[in-house]
Amino acid sequence: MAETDLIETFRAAGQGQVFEYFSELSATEQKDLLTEAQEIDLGEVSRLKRELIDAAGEGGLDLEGLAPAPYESRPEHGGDAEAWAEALQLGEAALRAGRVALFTVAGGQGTRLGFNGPKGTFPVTPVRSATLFQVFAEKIAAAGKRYGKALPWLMTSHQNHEATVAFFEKHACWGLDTERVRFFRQGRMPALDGDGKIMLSAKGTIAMSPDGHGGSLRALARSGSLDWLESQGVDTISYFQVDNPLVRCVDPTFIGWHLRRDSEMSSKMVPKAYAGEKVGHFCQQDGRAVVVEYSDLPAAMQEETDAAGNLRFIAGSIAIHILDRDFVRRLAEGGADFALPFHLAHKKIPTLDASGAPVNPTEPNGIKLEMFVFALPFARNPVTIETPRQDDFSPVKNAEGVDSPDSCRADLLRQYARWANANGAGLEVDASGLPVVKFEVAPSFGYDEASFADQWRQSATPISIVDQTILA
Ligand code: UD2
Repeated sequence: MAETDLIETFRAAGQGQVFEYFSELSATEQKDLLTEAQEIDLGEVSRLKRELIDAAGEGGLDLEGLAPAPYESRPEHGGDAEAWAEALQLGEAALRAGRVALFTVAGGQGTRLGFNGPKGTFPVTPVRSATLFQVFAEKIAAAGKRYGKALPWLMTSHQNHEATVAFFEKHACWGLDTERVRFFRQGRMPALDGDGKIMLSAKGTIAMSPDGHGGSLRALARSGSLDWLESQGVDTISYFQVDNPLVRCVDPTFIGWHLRRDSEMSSKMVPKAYAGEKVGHFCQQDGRAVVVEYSDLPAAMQEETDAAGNLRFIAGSIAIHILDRDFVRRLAEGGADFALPFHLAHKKIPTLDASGAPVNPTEPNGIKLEMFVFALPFARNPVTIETPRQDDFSPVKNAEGVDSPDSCRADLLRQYARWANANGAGLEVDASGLPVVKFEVAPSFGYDEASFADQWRQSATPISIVDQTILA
C-alpha cells in the first residue's frame, strides 16, 4: 500500500494519532513507522475495541455452568492400565514413523525472571549449566536416536529472534540437523488506550508486543511451517513452553493417547499443588472443554473442595499439549466461530503525553491484547491425561522463590536421583528426595525414566556417582 494510502486508512479508522509526529521524523524513522503500521490489522483492532473495551468486556468470564473437566488418571491412581499401555505402543509407532514434531513457544518477554536475552539461553542445569535450549535440543536428539527418526523442531520467537538464531548457530544446534530446526516470528499487537486508540511508545514507534502463545498458532500457518511439516510427513505436534526443562517433550504415551482418541488437541494435567497455584484449570462448560486461567477463576472457586477435602478444580494446566497439524491450520484460518479469543490485560505502557513528551506511567494506562493457546473448545475429542509433576513440570519464571532457577535445579537433581536409585545407585537423599551429591544426567544418557534405565543397564562397568558426576 502506498504511504499516503496507509496513513489515510489509519485516519479513516480513527487511528490518525499514529502519524501525529510523522512530519518530524527522519526518512528512516518514517519508513520504520510505516512498516510497523503495516503489521496492524485495523479491522481486528476495531473489532477488539468493540468487543473488549466498549462492551466493558472486563466483566470477566462467564462462570455459568462451569465444572471441573474429566481426565485420564494414571494407572497407579486407578486409571485403565491397559489403555495406558496401548497408548505407549501407539505413540512409539508414531515416533518411529516420523509423524511427530516438537514446537517450543519462546516468544514471551521473560520480564519476571529479570534475565536479559532469550529465555532459552538461560543456564539451568546443576552441574553443566546447560541452557534451556541445550536441554531441549539434547532431549530431541536422544529421542530421535531412540526411535530411528530425527524429530523436526519448531520455535517461535519475537523480540529475541536474531539473538535466538545466533545462539543456535554458535552451538551448531547441539548436533541436531540444522535443516530440521526452524524458527519463525509470531505476530504482534499494538497496545490500546482506554478509548481503543493505538498507542505510540515514541514519536516514530508504535507500542507493540507479542500477540501471545495463541498467536504462535496462527504464525505456524502464516510462516509456512505447517506446509513444511506436511512435506515431512508430520501430522502431530508436541507443544511446550521454553521455561520448563523437566518437560517430557517426546512422550510416546501422551502422543498415543492423542492418537487413540482421534483427538485434535490433547493436554497434560497435574493435580494442583495448592489452591492459588498459577496454572490454568481444565473445566467444562456447555459440554465443551475449556481452560480457565488462574487470573480468571475467582479465588473462592479455586479454593472449593469436594467431600473428600480435595480441591474441586484440581486439574492444573501446565501448558503441554499435542496438536493435530490440520487443526492448527483450521484455527489459523479462523472465522467467526473458530478463532482463539483475545485476552485483555491492563498494563503500564511507556508512551507520550499530549505534548509529545515521553511518559513512564506508574499506573496501568493501556491495554495489551494476547491470545492464549486455549484452543480446547474448538478441538474434536480433546483428551487430558494426568502426568507426574516431578517428571514433567518445574518452570523457571521468577528470579527467586517458587518456580525459580533454584527450585528448578533442585527438581532436576531429584529427578536424576530418582532415576538412578530406581536402578540401584543407592544415593543418599533427604526427605524431599534431594540427593546429597550434586550430579547431572545429560539427556544423551537418559531423557526419561525408560531411556535412563536402558543406558544404565548397558553400561559395561558399574556406575558410581559422586559429587559433580556427569552422566553423558
Ligand atoms: C502459562 C499458562 C498457565 C500455566 C503456566 C505453566 C497461559 C495463559 N498460561 O502461564 O496456565 O500453564 O504457563 O507454566 O497459557 N509466549 C510466547 N509468546 C507470547 C507470550 C508467551 O511464545 O506472546 C511463551 C513464553 O515464552 C513462555 C510461555 O509462552 O514459554 C508462557 O508464557 P507466560 O510465562 O506468560 O505464561 P504464564 O506463566 O503466565
